[in-house]
This record gives sequence, structure tokens and C-alpha cells, in this order.
Amino acid sequence: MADLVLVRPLELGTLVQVDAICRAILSVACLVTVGCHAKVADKTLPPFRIIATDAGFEAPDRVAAGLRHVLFENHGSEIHESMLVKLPKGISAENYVAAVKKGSLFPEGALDYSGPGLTSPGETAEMWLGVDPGQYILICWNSGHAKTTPVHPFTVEEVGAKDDRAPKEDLVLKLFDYRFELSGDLHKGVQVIRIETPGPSMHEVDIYRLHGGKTTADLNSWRKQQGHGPAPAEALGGALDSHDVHRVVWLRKNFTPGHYVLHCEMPVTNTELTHADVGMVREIEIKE
Ligand SMILES: [Cu+2]
Repeated sequence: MADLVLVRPLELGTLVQVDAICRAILSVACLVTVGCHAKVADKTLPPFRIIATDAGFEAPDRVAAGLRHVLFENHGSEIHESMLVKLPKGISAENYVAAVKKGSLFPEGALDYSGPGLTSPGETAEMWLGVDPGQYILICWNSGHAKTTPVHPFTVEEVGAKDDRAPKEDLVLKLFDYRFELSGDLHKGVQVIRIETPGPSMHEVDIYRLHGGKTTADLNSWRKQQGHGPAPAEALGGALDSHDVHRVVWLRKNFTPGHYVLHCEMPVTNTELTHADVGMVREIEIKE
């Protein structure tokens, strides 16, 4: 189908008509494949849309390399996230999951490439992140799902597509060992947060809005129990970790007034502790 765009009309009179037909065909084809992206490098790609359900992910099988605008929707009844993992050569999605089932959080050679963090049912999270060519999976680490729910394999291809442009940030959030540093105050309304990881360790940030009367301590103890039991907060998505801590990602979110918590659930090596346990948790009030 993509070959059609290589047909160039010789007569000017038919140019507009054929071009219009090609565009119509391309706009349909591009929803399901990246095969035509090389021919439409000057066009904006549709967002990389990931839908989580309790049975797994619905997402494209092929994605264009570069900076991508990711839309994550949770259509399930449980909290889900969507980590992108780049698989090393010779390791299949099945091999990766087998290692996870044996207890590994970071199967050898696989690289975490960030992704939308914990998101409550019905919520949508929006982010921009970069992907390099290779074989990937989407995996949810919440509440044992990594061992029970199918992962989604996909291929990132170099097709000459332009980067999606991340919006100008309102704030920079820096993830340090073991604290969150914000360049300013979060305000109500749509805010774009650029996330950097000075580290030196890998970090992530999940963003929660506390339910009325609930505290950060309630949130911490609920997360320590893997999110079992009634949630004291709404999970609004966040930015999962990257092995390459120099990578930057962007989140865009519409904040309503309330009490929010930034929370890092990365494990402290060789302990049962998370980064939140050692200080990487921060409450923020967004005023009316
Ligand atoms: Cu951390």
C-alpha cells in the first residue's frame, strides 16, 4: 500500500487529486503501521497509544524510532502502568518473562526505557519519551501483574520519522538519591513537567492525588502492601525509570486543586525497602 505514494503523476492537473487520494490512504495505513512513516517524514505521527486492561495491553506492534508522544489509558479495573523494556539480542519476550517469574526485577541485558507510571482505572496519562530501534515489550509491574498478565511485544524501527515535539515545560522535576527537587510550584490547570534524573541511581516518579482525609503515611503503607486494599489516593501516571539516567521525559497533566504526592517505588538494592522508605516521597498542595 505504501508503494502507492511513490507513483508520481506527470500531469499537473491530476497531481492534486492523486495526492489527496494518497494522503487518504496514508492516513488510514499510518494508524496501523509505521511502514509508511519514511514517506511521511514531514507529517505528524499519531500518538503511540497504549491501552491497559486487566488482561494485558492493546498497543501498536511497530513504532517509529525517536521522541514519541505516548497516550496511556487504563481501561481496566485495577491500577496499571506501562514500562517499556528494550530486550537484548537473542532474548525473547518469553525469556524475559521467565526471568521475571524467577524473581528478577531487571533481567540481564534488558534496558528499562521509562513509560507511563501507575495509573488508576479510567485515568489517562500523557508523556513524551525517546525510543531507539530494537525489540521491546510493555510490562506492568503493579501488584504482581508482571508475573500474571501478558506483556506486549513491539518493534521500534528507524524509518526516518521526525521526532514528536515535547511541549515547553512549566517545571523541571529532578530525581536525586533520594529526593524530588521541583524548579517551582505546581499550579492548577495543565502543567508540563520535564523530568531529569541527576541520580546517580535510577529513579521513577508516580503522581498521586490523595483522597479526602488520607495522608502520605496512608499512601506509603498501602504501596508497601503492593497496592492491595482500598486505595487512599488516585494514581495519575508518572514516569518510570530508565537505565540510561541521562534520558529526559516529559509529562503533561491537568491538575485540580488538592493534595498530591510524588513517590518513588524503586527498590533499594539488596533490601526490602523502596526509595520512598528512605525519603523519596514528597507531598504537594495545589491551591484553588
Ligand atoms: Cu528513587
